[in-house]
Amino acid sequence: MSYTAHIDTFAFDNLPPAELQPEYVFELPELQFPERLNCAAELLDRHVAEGRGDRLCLQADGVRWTYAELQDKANRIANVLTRQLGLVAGNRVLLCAPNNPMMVACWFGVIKAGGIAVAAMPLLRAKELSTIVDIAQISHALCDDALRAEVLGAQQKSPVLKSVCFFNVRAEDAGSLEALMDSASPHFEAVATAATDTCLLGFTSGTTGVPKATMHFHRDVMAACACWPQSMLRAHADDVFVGSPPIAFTFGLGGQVLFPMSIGASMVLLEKASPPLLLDGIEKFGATVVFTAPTSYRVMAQQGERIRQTRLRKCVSAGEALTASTRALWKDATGIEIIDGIGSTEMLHIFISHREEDARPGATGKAVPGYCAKVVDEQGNEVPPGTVGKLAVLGPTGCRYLADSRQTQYVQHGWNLTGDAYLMDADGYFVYQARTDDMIISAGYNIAAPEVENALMAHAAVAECAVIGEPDSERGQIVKAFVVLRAGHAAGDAMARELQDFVKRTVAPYKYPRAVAFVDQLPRTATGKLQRFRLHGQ
Ligand code: 3UK
Repeated sequence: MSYTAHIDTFAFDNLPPAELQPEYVFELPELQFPERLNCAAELLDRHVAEGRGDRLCLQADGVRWTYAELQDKANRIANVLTRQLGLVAGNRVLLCAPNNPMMVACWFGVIKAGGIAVAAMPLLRAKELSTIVDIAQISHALCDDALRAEVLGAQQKSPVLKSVCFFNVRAEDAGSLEALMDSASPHFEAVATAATDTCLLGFTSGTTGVPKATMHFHRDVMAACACWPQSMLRAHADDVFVGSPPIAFTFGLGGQVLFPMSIGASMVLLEKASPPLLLDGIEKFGATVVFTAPTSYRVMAQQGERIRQTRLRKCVSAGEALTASTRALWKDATGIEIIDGIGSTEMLHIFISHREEDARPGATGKAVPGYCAKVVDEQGNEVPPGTVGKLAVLGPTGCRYLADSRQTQYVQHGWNLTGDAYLMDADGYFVYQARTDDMIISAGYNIAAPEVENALMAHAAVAECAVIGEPDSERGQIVKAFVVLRAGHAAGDAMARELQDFVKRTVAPYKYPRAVAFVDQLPRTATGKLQRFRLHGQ
C-alpha cells in the first residue's frame, strides 16, 4: 500500500495508517490481483475487447444500451472530465442522481479517468451535500438536472467544489454534460491505477453524528464481485438484474451495476422503486434477479400471483434482518426462497449469506467464501456457539474511514466489528440479534429490540414499531415501544395494555414493553433503516 498512480494523492494521504486497518485475507485463487488494476476496465472494457460489445448491458424507461454503447458514453465522459474540466487522477467527483443510465455512465467515466466516485443519495439537501464535499474535498460534480438547486446550494457553501456539470438537462444547454460529450472523442484508455488506489468513497448511511467516508480500492470492487455473487447468488450472463436501493448505497451499486457487469449480464435502472413500481419494473423488463429490503418483500408479497407470472427467479434481501415470517410470506406467495445477506458500507458488500437451498429461517447464513466471521466478547475473545456477542469479520475488503478517529471503533485486533450483536448456532449459522446499540439490558436481562418489535408486528393493529431501552433508576433500562397503529385502531391505555399482553404471550414475558407510546411515524434514514437513536428522550 505504499504505491499510488494518483496525481492528486488526497485519498492515499488520508488512508488510515496500516496499523489501524483491518487484516485482509486473499486466500481464494480468484483474489490474486495484479499490481495495476482499473475496475472500470475490468467490468466494462473487457467485455467489448472480448467481443461482447453487442450484448445488452443496461435498460431503463426508453433506453437500451449495449456494453459498447455504455463504453462509448463512459469514454466521452472521461474525455470531458480530463480534457475540458481539468480532472486529474485521484480527484473526487460527486455523482448525484436517481438510479438512471447517465449516473452509471458517469460512474464508469470517472473511474476510467482515475477519479474517485463519490455517489450521494439523491434525496440529500444542499447542507448534507456540502458536508460530503468538505469531508472528501470534492473538486468536480456530475449531477442530474433534477437535483440542480441542491447541488448549486452545496457549491455555494463549499467552494472547493470548483466544477459542476449537469446531465439529463431538458432545455437546450451548450454547457450540459451531453453537449460536451457530443464533441468529445469516444476513445479513452483507462488510467492504469494501482490495485490499491481508492476508486470510490461510500458514505455511511448515518445513523448518528457526522457521516463517515469509507474508502474502497479498485481491488475491493473486483473482490466483492468475485466472492458473494459467485458462491451464493450464482447468476448467469442472461440474467436481468433490478433493485430498489440507490446506486449511492453500496448495496445498490453492487446488486444493480457491479455484479451484473462482472458476468456480462444486464441491469434495469428504475428512478423510483417503491414496491409497486419495483414490481412493475420486474414485469415490464423481464427481470430475473431482484435486490431489495425486507419491507419491500412484505409489500410485494401481496401480489404473489402477479409475480409468479414474471421471469423472476432470484431474490436478495439485505440492509435489515430478514425475519422468518417475511421469508415464509414471500416463499408462500411466489415460490421463491429469498437469499439473505448481511453487508455493510465499510465491508463494501455481503459477507455472511447462504444459497437458496441452505436457507435457515431466522438466520443470516454462514461466512461467504473468502471471508471469516466469528462472535466475540468485549475483550475480543471468541464466545461458544449459542452465546450472544459482537460480530467480527475479515476478508479481502475491510473498513478504512477517510481521516476519521472512529476507525478504532470499527477495527479492533485486526477484525472488522460491524456493530451487530449476533450468535452462532451449533451448526455454524449466524443469527442476528440487534445492532449492539439496540441491545437493551433491563434488570440484568439482555433484550434485543428487534425481537420485541417482531412480536409487536404480529398484532393486527400494529403498522410499524420501534423499540428502545429507556433509562430507568430501578432496572437500568426498561423496554419502551413506539407504535404506529393501522387505520381504524385507537391509541390509548387499553391498546397499550393489549399490546403488552400480546407480547407477553409470544416471547418471554420479561421482554414486554413496560412503556408504550403511540406515534404517527418513525424516523428512518434515506435508505429506509430505522433510526432508533432518534427516539431516545422522546
Ligand atoms: C445491517 C443487516 C441483519 C447491519 C449493506 C448489503 O446495509 C448495508 O450497509 P449499511 O452500511 O448498514 C450495515 C448494517 O446494516 N444489516 C445489513 N444487512 C443485514 N442486519 N441482516 C441483514 N441481512 O446492522 C449492518 O451492520 O447501510 C448491505 C450490501 C451492502 C451494504 N452496504
